Amino acid sequence: MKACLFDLDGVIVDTAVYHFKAWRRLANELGFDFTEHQNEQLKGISRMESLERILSWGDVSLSPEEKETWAARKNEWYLAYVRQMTPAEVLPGVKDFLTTLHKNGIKIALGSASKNAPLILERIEMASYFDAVIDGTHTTRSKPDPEVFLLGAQALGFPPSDCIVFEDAVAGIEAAHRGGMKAVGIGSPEVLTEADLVVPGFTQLTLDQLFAL
Ligand code: B16
Ligand code: MG
Repeated sequence: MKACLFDLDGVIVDTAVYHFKAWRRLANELGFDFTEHQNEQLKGISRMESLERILSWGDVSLSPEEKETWAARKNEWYLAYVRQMTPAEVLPGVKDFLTTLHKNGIKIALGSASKNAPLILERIEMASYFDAVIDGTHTTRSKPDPEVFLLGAQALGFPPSDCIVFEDAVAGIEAAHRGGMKAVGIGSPEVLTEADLVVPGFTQLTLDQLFAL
């Protein structure tokens, strides 16, 4: 293991709750609702693909122009939450874990589907922790396609077999494996069944567990 690739939403910070609130407002304004359970399926999925799934749940058809308008609206509602974020929202153990990786000579990249990733890193004051940042503005294919992680490995200068991915989404675990990388799931083993190792958070993870993968 020479490099680690981190997802953002649900791994470094819990912006998933803000996505859920903003998507739910969109659904409600279009006359329907969806559950937190359905929201699981949106994790790691791009903005426009998320919109397509939500519209199908509500059985709503929109023109391409209307879809762009609603996606932009949702993003504004989401950004209203993001602009209020502070460094206190970084998930427990994350900063210490990344510092330990650095001290052991392991390179670190961000691999997020979010086009808002640079703004979030700025709000939580964590941009300097990453040797490379790959976000939704660099990719053309959404997880479970491995593109975002392959670009991350390339940016750090290591083959996929030297990289470990940290992910909270089923689609992200699949993306890591399709890219030839090991995947550590952050969350519950019942949800992240395909991960090579699942931990509830970074305070429960040691470097030795990673080297053993
Ligand atoms: P945006 P990640 C993903 O981030 C989120 O999990 C997903 O819910 C969201 O739709 C996607 O980013 C796009 O985000 O609308 O900000 O471009 O988990 O890959 O860090
Ligand atoms: Mg995520």
